[in-house]
Amino acid sequence: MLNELITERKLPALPSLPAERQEVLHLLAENEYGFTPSFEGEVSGFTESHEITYGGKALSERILLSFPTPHGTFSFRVRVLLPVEVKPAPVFLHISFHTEENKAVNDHRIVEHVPEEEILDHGYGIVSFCYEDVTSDSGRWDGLALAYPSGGDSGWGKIGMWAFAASRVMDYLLTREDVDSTRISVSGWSRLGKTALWCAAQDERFSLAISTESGCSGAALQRGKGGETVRDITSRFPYWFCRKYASFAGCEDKLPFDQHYLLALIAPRTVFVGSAEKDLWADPVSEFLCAKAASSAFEQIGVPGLITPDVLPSAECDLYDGRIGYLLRRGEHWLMRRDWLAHIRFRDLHHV
Ligand code: GTR
Repeated sequence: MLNELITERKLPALPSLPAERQEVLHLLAENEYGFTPSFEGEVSGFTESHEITYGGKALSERILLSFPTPHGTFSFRVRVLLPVEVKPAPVFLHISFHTEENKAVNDHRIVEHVPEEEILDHGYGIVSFCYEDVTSDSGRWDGLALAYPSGGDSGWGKIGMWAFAASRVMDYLLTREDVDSTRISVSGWSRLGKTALWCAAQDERFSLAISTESGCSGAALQRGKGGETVRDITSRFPYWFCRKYASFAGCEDKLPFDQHYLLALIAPRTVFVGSAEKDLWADPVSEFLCAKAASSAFEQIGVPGLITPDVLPSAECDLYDGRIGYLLRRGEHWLMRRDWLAHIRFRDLHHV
């Protein structure tokens, strides 16, 4: 049944991976997210504050990360929260809507919940940065956008910039002995779920990508998608993408790929796709079918992709066995405790 539903979407066939990895990255960069500049410099972290918190259970630090760019040094803040009892600790690198002071950057602050103590108690650290500390979520060309020359139809958009920043945090984390370099995930919710996927697709050092309700231009297939379309997203948020992406509005079938290519680039590592039953704008069915369609890339490499019964999931469906994990939970567009517990369970099971 699932194969028939996928066939109906008329998806372009997956290229063979990892042999064609560079070509697939090129396709996605050229047509959707824009090209990411290469980076060879060194990232340094200056500890601005350092304290033991959560009643002695956690180390909390505020770090100012700095790195060279063609237009001088660029810096942004990162929060590091590590369980003191686990060394080195696996961490969630979470791209966040929250600022360090927990100020509202926009309405998303209220609905993006991170149950810190519970995550710590499961033996994981949380490293986070506020995406707008890198560059604003607007058409303004500021912050990191000013540090690199860009332009042209395939110049990078803001999603590419936030993803690049997460890779610089990864550079920094690899210098820390208290972080388990083999178990660093990158996660985000909604627009930042799209960002987490693009980040892990490019940066093979992440053991896991977690996207919660990333929908259009994230974990959802474009062909046959309900809810948000390329036209919707590129009219409201053109600056998230390269300019060329808008030319596919209303003709998604002309895209030389679909979003299963993005998930496939994460093989043979792991990826977790979270959907919410009532989040029809993101379209849970298209997210689920995308995970299923990407599975053959994992299987070609000899590892299982999504392991699922041959039916569409109904709410409160948790699929953890393959290298692609999937959750369809009840409720709406929100990042909640239920999501994090699923991520922890998936990580524990796969030891990623
Ligand atoms: C919506 C956007 C979605 C999703 C969401 C979010 O307005 O259309 O693609 O990214 O924002 O980030 O909350």
